[in-house]
Amino acid sequence: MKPDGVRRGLVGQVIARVETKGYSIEALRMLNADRALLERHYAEHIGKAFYEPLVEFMMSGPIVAIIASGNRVIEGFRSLAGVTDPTLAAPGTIRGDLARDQGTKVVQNIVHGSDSPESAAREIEIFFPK
Ligand code: DAT
Ligand code: MG
Repeated sequence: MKPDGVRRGLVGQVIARVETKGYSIEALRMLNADRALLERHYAEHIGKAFYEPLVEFMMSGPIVAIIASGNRVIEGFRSLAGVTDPTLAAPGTIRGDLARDQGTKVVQNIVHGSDSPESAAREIEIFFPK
């Protein structure tokens, strides 16, 4: 969960959607991400116009990192989250129901979700180092 979701008191609601869908919460951690962590997490976006606003936004308040499990949970959570742009995200999804365009340089959309088993493994290592 990104800082906008935490600020707006939506942590419980997002977790409830994940649990109600049938996935299990395996680990959960609230933290303040620093630039070094976000540089690793968002390495694929370095150089893009929204990269710096994205990092600033992600450092603007606490975030909640969650490991959820269940068959096809990666695609299932992306489906629960909805598409990146909250204006276009379908009603019924987290982004579609809980977020809107704020007119900012970076899209603020409540949640991040890993997009492949490889990125999930990489991101778990970043947020839950052994
Ligand atoms: P997603 O979070 O749906 O996987 P992404 O990985 O392409 O999307 O981008 C990471 C985040 O960066 C995204 O959640 C919101 C922001 N973002 C993406 N594309 C953007 C754009 N064109 N303008 C502003 N912010 C953007
Ligand atoms: Mg992404």
